[in-house]
Amino acid sequence: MAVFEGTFTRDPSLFRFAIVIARFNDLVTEKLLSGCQDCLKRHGIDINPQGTQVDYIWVPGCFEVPMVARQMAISRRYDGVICLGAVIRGQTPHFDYVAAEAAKGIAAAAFQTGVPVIFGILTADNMTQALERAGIKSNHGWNYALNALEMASLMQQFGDRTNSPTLPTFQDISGTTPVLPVSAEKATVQESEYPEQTS
Ligand code: INI
Repeated sequence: MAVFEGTFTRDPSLFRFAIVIARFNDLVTEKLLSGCQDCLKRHGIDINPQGTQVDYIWVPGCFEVPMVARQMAISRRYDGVICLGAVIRGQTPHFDYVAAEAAKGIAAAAFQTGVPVIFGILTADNMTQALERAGIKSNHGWNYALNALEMASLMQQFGDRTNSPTLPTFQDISGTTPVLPVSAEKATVQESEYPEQTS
């Protein structure tokens, strides 16, 4: 038998990530993004949007995050999708609807595709609490990136994301061809980058 766990020692140039960011509460989400980028960069990932390793997709709010995360996951272009958002409790039940749909949708995107989709949605009672978790005390964005690196490394041990018979393709699910960010279209994956698994 064996123990499987993600490591942080794989050649970082082989990873590709999509980061889906909600604009709503962007005072918080931009800080989450900075923390996330800092972690990826310090693990050797080229975070430049003009490069071939990280694509950034902005959406209006957390409610829209799962739909885009799922499309990015199905594209098989990425080793992981990181979802960033902030849902802050107000005077109405809106918070509960948005937070619940974001959580369910993000879980479904990962479950349906087999691609790690990281739940980087902060839920907070007020702006101060959210900012404390987005850089004032600690930055959860950093941890979300670390979670993505660990999960990408773990899932890589179970097969090649570009050629897995167990993953549905975008066409299987939607019947259409995905429209991808330009840099993802450029990011052709060489077979040699993903050598056959021997164990
Ligand atoms: N979107 C958020 O990302 N965070 C919130 O706190 C929030 N609240 O509370 O309203 C929020 N609402 C917008 C929502 O995500 C959608 O963008 C909107 O409803 C359009 O579908």
